[in-house]
Amino acid sequence: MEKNTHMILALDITDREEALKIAEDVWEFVDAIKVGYPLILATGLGIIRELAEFTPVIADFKVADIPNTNRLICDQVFEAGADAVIAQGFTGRDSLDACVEIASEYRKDVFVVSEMSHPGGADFMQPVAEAIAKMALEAGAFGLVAPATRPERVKKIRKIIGDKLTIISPGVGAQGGRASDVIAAGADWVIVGRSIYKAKFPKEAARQIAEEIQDEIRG
Ligand code: U5P
Repeated sequence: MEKNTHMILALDITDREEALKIAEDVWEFVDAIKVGYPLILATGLGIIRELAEFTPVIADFKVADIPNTNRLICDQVFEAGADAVIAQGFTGRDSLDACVEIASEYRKDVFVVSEMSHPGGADFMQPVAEAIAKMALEAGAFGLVAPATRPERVKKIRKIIGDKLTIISPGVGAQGGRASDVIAAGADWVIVGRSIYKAKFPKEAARQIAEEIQDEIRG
C-alpha cells in the first residue's frame, strides 16, 4: 500500500451505486478503501473487485476465530481481490498465524486490531493492547489498528513496534479524533468514514482532511 495521502476511506454504506459514486469522487484523496460487513453483506463480495479499480481495498472483517476458520475466511477475502485483511489479535498467536500464512501465500497484508477506538475499547482491549502489538510484530503482520480517539495510545504502540509495523488509525471526525493529532502521534494512515461519506460534498471533505494531514507532515 502506498503512503501518499495517509488516508483510508471507510466505506460503510449499504447501497452499491452510492458506494461506487463516493469511491469515484474521493479516490484521489485516499491511499486505500476499507470495506466491512455493512457494505459486503448488503452488496456481496464482488464489490471488492469493483472498488479495487480505484484503490487497494482493505477487508475489515475483524477476523476472530480458530486458525482453520481464519484460514478459510482469509482465502475468500484474498480470492475476492482484497489487498489486506483486518484481524483481531485477542484470539491469540495461532489464529493470527493462520491469517498471516494465507496472506503471504497471496502476497497480501494483515492488519491486527490492538485496541478499538470506541469508549468500550478501553474496557477489555486496552489492558492487552501492548501484548497484542508485540505479538503482531513477532507474527509478521503488516500493521496494527490503533485508536485515533486516543493519540497517546498510538504513541505508546509506535514505541513498542518502532518502524517495523505500520499503524492505521480509525476514530477521526465522527468519533472525535483529529487527523493531524494522530499522524503526529505516529500513525501512518488515518481511517475516515462518516466525516467523508456523510458530508454534503464528500470530495471536499476528503480534500480538507488530506490537506490537514499534509500540513501536519510538512510541519
Ligand atoms: N473501526 C473503528 N474503530 C476500531 C476499529 C475499526 O472505528 O477500533 C472502523 C469502523 O468499523 C468504521 C471505521 O468502519 O473504522 C470508522 O468509521 P467512522 O467512525 O469514521 O465513520
